[in-house]
Amino acid sequence: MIVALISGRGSNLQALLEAGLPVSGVISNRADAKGLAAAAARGIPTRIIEHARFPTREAFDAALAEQIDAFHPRLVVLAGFMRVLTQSFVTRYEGRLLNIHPSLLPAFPGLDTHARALAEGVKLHGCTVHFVTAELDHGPIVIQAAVPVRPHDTADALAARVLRQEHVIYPRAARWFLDGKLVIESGVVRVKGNDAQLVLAPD
Ligand code: NHR
Ligand code: GAR
Repeated sequence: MIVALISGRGSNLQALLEAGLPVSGVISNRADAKGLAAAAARGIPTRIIEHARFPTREAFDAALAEQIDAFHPRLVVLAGFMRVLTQSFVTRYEGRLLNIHPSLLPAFPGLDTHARALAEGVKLHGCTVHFVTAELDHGPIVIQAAVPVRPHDTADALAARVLRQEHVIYPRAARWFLDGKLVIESGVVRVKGNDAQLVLAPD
């Protein structure tokens, strides 16, 4: 039902699995991704497609799509997946490709979000699940969780506070998708039944 794309630790993948979501395959662009072990331990098939072995992004994305399609998923989730995807890949999975991004989008798209949030002095930070579109980190927003930035935070402390909320909102968003509850109207996502699309985390 779900194929997850990972690059590293895989804690968001683990959160999806612990929430009982039906992940039928896990694909990593790095052979050493820790998340592969967690999937294998649960008997979930894993694949490794190393981006470095492909001459172009198009060639990598084509190989990735071939592996994804072999699982016939309804939903594809980026779970700490660190390669920017081409227009044609994104178009192929339009409306069924989700990402979790560690900031309150549209603030801080791209990388190194926690250090950038500290450098800007924002007092509120968080994470966002969004549909993936060709424009990086700009697709329709499904759900966000906000956390406070504390006066003496380090990027690591802030990242850990945000990550706890990622593990709350990503399973929720994936469940909504599989339950057919997500509607995109003029680029804005609504949840049938009006479940809250915002989590305000006190810690
Ligand atoms: N692709 C598209 N087209 N649109 C999005 O919204 C995407 C995407 C691919 C990944 C995740 C994203 C994030 O949540 C994501 C969203 C990687 C980079 C990046 O610059 C930026 C954003 C995201 C993921 N990656 C470098 C690259 O050259 C490589 C960095 C590395 O390997 O460590 O691809 O933040
Ligand atoms: C998460 O914080 C995720 O939001 C972020 O990387 C971490 C992956 O952790 N994603 C990105 O920065 C995408 N560019 P995980 O591997 O433990 O899920």
